[in-house]
Amino acid sequence: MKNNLSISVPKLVKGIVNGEIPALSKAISLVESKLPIHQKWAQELEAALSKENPNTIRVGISGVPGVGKSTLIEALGMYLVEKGLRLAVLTIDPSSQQSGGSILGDKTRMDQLAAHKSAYIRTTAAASTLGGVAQNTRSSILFCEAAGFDVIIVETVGVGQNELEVHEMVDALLLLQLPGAGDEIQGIKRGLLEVADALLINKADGAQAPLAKKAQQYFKASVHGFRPRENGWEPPVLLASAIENRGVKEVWQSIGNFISLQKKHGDFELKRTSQKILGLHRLVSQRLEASFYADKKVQNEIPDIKRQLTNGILSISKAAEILIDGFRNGHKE
Ligand SMILES: Nc1nc2c(ncn2[C@@H]2O[C@H](COP(=O)(O)OP(=O)(O)O)[C@@H](O)[C@H]2O)c(=O)[nH]1
Ligand SMILES: [Mg+2]
Repeated sequence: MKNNLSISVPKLVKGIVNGEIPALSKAISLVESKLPIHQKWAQELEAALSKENPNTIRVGISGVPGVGKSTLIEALGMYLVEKGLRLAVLTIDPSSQQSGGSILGDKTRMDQLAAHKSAYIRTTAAASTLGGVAQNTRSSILFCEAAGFDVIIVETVGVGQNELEVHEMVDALLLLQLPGAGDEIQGIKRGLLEVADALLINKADGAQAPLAKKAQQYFKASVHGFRPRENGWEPPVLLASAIENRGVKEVWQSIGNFISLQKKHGDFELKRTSQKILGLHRLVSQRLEASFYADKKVQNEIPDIKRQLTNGILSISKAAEILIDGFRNGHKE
């Protein structure tokens, strides 16, 4: 990011709270930047904007590449903005992992939405950043909410990102599936299927329509076989054609039903609170790990320790202990 010196955190906070998109974009760029000064500003922004809004809805949309996530977001997004809601979409561009520069790959599938005044689409390069993709997304969600967005959709890409992580930052997780029965052919981890709050068989159109119905039956049975949730929610399995804009309204209804039930049972707030605590633990682990591997003593010791490990002189646990002890001793007063 350029213009380092032109940034004033209080001004940026004011801009965000006023719903100014350039201010919001700048804030997200600060969060994603690796420059220490940017990190410091990002932290100040977070401190100023950390008050959460329980009236927003955070939705994660997951599923294998090509299942139609972006296409669905375009359709669902248009439905939401036409209802008068303000929508922010956070998506990660996997193709830019190396270059660090984000291309607009996903935006092209959301043309209509991108042009709408009530929508904000942010495509982030998947290049690893200081706090990791997940932590940055958490901060970006807060900034979007501070800027007055009612609904935040996080599109996962399954590249450079743990699919399950998204579950730790949204109120509702929607999992898209392709027509055809069997989760083994869907390339979806069972773990994700179990935490999804709603399933959607997309591409239920044309020649694939009967297959989609079959998949619906299959997943209905799967979901029914899971351990029942305490508040009684059984994830619905819906059919849709994102491209033909069918079944989209029903998706939103299901999410609404889920959120209402969560709120009624006090689970909504509980989930957000535990997500925060989890976020804290994740960040502490990431930062400790980063400083461990950045440590000169550790870096010097690693080749020899690896050699001894490979030769069978050291066990894994002994090798780890030596490195950690060395790191700790180097950080003693
Ligand atoms: N037939 C059909 N094709 C779809 C549908 N939704 C998306 N597609 C197509 O599937 C491809 C991948 O869609 P995209 O939204 O980029 O998937 P993503 O990778 O999950 O974001 C594109 O060529 C879309 O036009 C649908 O409902 N029906
Ligand atoms: Mg996509």
